[in-house]
Amino acid sequence: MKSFPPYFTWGAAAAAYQIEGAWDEDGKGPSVWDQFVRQKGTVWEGDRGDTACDHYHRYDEDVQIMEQLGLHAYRLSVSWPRIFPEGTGKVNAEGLAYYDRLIDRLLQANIEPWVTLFHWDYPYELDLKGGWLNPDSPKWFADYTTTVMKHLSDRVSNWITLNEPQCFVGLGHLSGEHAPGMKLPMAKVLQAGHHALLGHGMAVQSIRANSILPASVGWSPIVAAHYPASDSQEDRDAAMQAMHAVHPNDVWNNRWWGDPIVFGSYPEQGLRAYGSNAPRIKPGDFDIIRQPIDFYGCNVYNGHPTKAGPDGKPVLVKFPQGCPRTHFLWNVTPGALQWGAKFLSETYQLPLVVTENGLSCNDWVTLDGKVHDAQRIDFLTRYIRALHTAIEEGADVRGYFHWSIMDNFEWAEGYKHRFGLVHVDYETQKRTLKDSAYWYREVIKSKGAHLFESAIEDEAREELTLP
Ligand code: GCO
Repeated sequence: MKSFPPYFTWGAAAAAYQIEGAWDEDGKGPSVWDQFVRQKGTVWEGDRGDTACDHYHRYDEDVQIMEQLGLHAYRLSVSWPRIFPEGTGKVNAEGLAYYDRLIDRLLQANIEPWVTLFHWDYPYELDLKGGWLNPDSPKWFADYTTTVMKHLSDRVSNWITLNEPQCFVGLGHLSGEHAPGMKLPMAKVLQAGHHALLGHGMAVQSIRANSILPASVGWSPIVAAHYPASDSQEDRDAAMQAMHAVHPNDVWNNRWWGDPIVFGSYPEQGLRAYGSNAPRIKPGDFDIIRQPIDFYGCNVYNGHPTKAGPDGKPVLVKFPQGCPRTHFLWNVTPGALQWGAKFLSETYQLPLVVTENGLSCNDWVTLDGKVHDAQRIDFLTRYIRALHTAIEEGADVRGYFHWSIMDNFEWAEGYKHRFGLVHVDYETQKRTLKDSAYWYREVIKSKGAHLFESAIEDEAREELTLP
């Protein structure tokens, strides 16, 4: 019987702005997202995270659900402007008190809190000073981190610095689809990215210097995943090669972000690709950025099938017409998790934690009062089995966090997408466990063995003979 290692952490994730609501309560300052959602045409149907899942007030009920599911761990994020309404300076004690309550409640339920320091809700006051473009921004982030550490590190030992630099730098500063909605030239985008990397390094230094409990630290970039279109060695090599690449006009890559953190330099190929747009680097920057980390987190949703072209170079393979896609129209590609894990593990030689994986489905509560999300169960079965293969092939994967514990505000897509194990009715705030929540509970209880049993229960049905 296959299963996962005994130390494997099974969890679920969410982020402050996507679930908390209480956007201006108890002294919280505005974030760039509070500002962004108020501009016309930025978010689908003009949706906002003002109330979201009202988790700020309903965390007790939500933790009870997590407890019943048997989660080992819950990945949450701290809202920076809840702690520092102006980003720096005056601390908001009520903001800290909220995280005290949440963390105490999690510990009481025997659920390990994994805390992300930055999941995109940047303080608006600091945005007015240039945000990540300001050379002081790494220090601002480190100071905020220090305050969080002094307050929460007697109870929290797992820390994630930044979530998906590719998204908040790329979507936030290049395409303008996310807050703060900037469309800047590449040189500025990469400069903002460099400051974010410095922010990561300084935050890790602060965690090491201030943590009361022994700390385990990582970060959570998105994986730009490729997997081989066939079993041939050429296609395998091509898929791996594609994951090393940096492209000149976008920031969707792995190594530009990962190399500075692990190796203390930008990759040569990236410097060639970005050319004169590469950021200005001060002496000593890489000594700050490259700090020992305990795990490499990764968020994996989908990837590209890739084959070797005639010259051996990677070529993307077109998806077949009508192939399986999620409600987001993201392709169902379990190979992304297997090969993404393999790539990160071989390149960076660090323990891995899958800090996000999941899908949005067109879920609703059916007449029987339940949510039958068979596609989520099937998707997760395929992906987590693929992760298991990566482990069998040598990747040191320590945990898996499902995105998300509950349906929530999906950034520019508003409430169009439902990513949760738990369905949320935003009118009444009623929570309903989806079939996948019951299923995930079995997966956790069986240490993953349940994944290798028949995925979808075959209810007695008459077999029809097709012509
Ligand atoms: C991201 C974020 C999450 C998203 C999730 C689904 O990847 O964009 O980390 O906040 O909600 O990934 O898109």
